[in-house]
Amino acid sequence: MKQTITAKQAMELEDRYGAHNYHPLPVVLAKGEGPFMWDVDGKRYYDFLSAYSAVNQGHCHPAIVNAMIEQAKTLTLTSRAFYNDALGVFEKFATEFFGYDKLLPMNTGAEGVETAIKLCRKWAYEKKGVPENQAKIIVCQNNFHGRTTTIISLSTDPDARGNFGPYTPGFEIIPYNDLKALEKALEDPNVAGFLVEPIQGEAGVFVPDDGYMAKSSELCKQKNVLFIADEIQTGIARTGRLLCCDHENVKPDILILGKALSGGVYPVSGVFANDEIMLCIKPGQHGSTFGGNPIAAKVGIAALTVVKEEKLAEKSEKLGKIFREEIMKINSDMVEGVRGKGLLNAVVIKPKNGKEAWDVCLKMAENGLLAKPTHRHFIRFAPPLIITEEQLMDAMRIIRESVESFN
Ligand code: IF1
Repeated sequence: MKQTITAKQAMELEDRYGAHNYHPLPVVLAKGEGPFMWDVDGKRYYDFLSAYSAVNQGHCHPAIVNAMIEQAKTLTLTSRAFYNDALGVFEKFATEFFGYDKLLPMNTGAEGVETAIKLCRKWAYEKKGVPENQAKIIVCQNNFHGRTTTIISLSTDPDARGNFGPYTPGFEIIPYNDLKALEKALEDPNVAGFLVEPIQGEAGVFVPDDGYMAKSSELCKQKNVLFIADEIQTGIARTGRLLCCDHENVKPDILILGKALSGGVYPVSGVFANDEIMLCIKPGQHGSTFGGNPIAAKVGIAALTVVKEEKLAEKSEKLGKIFREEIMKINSDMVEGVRGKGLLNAVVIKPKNGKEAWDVCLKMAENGLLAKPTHRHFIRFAPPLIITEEQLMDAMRIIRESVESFN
């Protein structure tokens, strides 16, 4: 691989000319293919973050990249002021893929969440009859739904919300995985929706009790409240089903997707709902310059086709079980436990001799595997779902040797 810049130069450029809104591991990547990435010095790593579950189909999947290249050479952006020959085809494909009447296409996950919040409020005023500006949306403690000003208004993470006020009103925060708290909050007739992650990714891959999603969606139905699933990180085969909600046969009233909707090749997000809800938004009431552009449409079709043809949900389910079994075989008291579904897992690391999760990640990077702590003591492990069993076992060897090196 032709080296264009040294690692040191790359890091210095970012430090000097880039905002300091991240603290990356000291690895400078230059190439990605399948489950692997290579740094500027040609060192290969297993990618166990998958850009936070955006690269479920593997890096630079040829079917997705070729779809992007072909469209990019033909027509990239029309805006929604006009029709184009790709968007309607994608909307039909995607709505049939997930079982909804309609899709409102956006770009980033946060835009998808913002769209869902606006749609839910509009439905509340125009269909449920909630008095104007009184609509409330229930959310959970330790949520992560994105970083816009409205979305951090419903966050409980001081880093995500500190000094970004004044905050958007209209949200009630309840404990996650607590049906009693939800039942109580639902007594308010002005509640419009319940926005929830089926597994709280950023919180440390917090898996709720079995039945939580099914029971909470039932409670919402009883109170004519929209059940809004943020599957931006858990969706698209990551947890061993097409959607994480499928583990409990829950059909959200509003489904939000992003990340792997494009296989990590291009920003594509979207909100799915049936006509009774979706048609509350009329022409001119919501949109985006790039939302639903022809490249996004072709990339989205290719990305979902890969999920189906390569049976990524089944792979995720099977390999996730192997991952959790192998983690529990590690001979180290630093490993306090592992939790997750499919190939979305986190290992709880107990500090030892002053070493903690961050040090384990540095050691794994040294040994050729990339993962990053989410909060201080949890390491999230989320490889591309196309990883083979043989590659997974090789990666488990690296994880095991890295953790045991602190014994
Ligand atoms: C960063 C976290 C994960 C998400 C869920 C909406 C969004 C995300 C469940 C917004 C995005 C990303 C954002 C990225 C890191 C990553 C992340 F650490 F920030 F919290 F995955 F857990 N809902 N998550 O996970 O989607 O606007 O980013 O496309 O901000 O560094 P987005």
